[in-house]
Amino acid sequence: MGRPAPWLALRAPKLPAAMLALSAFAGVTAFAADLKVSVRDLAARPLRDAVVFAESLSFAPAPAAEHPRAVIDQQNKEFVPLVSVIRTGTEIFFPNSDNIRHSIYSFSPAKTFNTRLYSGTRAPPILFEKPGLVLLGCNIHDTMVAWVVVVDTPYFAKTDGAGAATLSGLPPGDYRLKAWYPAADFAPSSSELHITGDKVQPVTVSLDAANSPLPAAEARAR
Ligand SMILES: [Cu+2]
Repeated sequence: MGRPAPWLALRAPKLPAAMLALSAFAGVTAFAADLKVSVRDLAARPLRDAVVFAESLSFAPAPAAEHPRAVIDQQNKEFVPLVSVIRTGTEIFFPNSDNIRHSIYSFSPAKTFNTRLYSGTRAPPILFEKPGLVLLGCNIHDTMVAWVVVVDTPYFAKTDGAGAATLSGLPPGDYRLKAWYPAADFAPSSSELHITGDKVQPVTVSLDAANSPLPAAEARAR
């Protein structure tokens, strides 16, 4: 190949500025971080189905291009999954996989609704537009319960069986990191978090899960 063309050499000094400008414009994808969060109870046992989310204090995240979609099935007179976390503006589909009819309701201020008694998997989706906790029940089966946490941020996750969750694609900035385990009320733990680059330290959050109704619900599902 030999030496670079003279015009390339002349242009080279301008490249860093151009790249910086590009980074500033794209924000965010260039240096986004993945934050690993571990959620434990007060005895340091991992908590599955804890909800973790990060609210930016530095910028307003871009709105979702269209309504995100989520699914909560009804199987053997249980909602599946029992716990969901969704972004505001998400539509949830509620297929009924049982061969009996269900009628879903919520009295929660974040979303109050009541479906007709229905069977089958083609019920129209329901739109969740306000942040907060939505507690679901069935008008026919009192034991059916599910928790839907609606968050006003694209950075959210639910912990797995090891109590681990990852918040992906966090641009640099200040955040309020919140974590919550199913309870009658919605009072997430909150801590401040500063992200400067793409390498961030994992975070461990401890929550008091002693009074949660979730273990009882999970035992019932087995
Ligand atoms: Cu039911």
